[in-house]
Amino acid sequence: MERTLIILKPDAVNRGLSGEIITRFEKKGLKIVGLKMVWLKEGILREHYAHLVSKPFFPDLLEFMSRSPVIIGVLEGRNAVELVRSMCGVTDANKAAPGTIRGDFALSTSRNVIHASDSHETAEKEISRFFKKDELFDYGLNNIKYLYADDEMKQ
Ligand code: FUP
Repeated sequence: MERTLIILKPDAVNRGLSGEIITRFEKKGLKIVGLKMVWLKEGILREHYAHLVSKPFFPDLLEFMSRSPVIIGVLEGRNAVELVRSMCGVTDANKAAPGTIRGDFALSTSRNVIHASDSHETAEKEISRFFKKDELFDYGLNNIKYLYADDEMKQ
């Protein structure tokens, strides 16, 4: 099954939204295979947001993302990358559909509560950027047979 990376940003942590956001993923049936609190520093943020360094909002993004600890997780499930992105909603939380995490909990483009990997390749890179191998856990979910049909479990 596919894995994807999420970051609950400083606004989620400081606004007390972390539990509610994680609950959404758990209730959907996604498996948490890694979860930790980390204080991100400039070096790793420059790597993570390398595609945005030339943007005018980059200094603000750096300051915001390093303002407090964040919670980073790895979620596993069928089609997890696309599924989690759709549960998050679009970048500008003002335009994110109601029912999505950004649509329900935020109204800003920059303070938009969550990051989620945008492709399978990016997810693999991001997971290895933020997690050591022994911080990710391969365990059997008790309810897996109630979440997926047999053929879906192999995907
Ligand atoms: P997303 O994949 O939805 O997280 O969006 P991007 O990778 O395009 O942007 C990453 C982060 O840059 C956003 F979550 C917040 C910040 N950003 C801004 O602050 N202003 C913008 O206009 C666009 C992005």
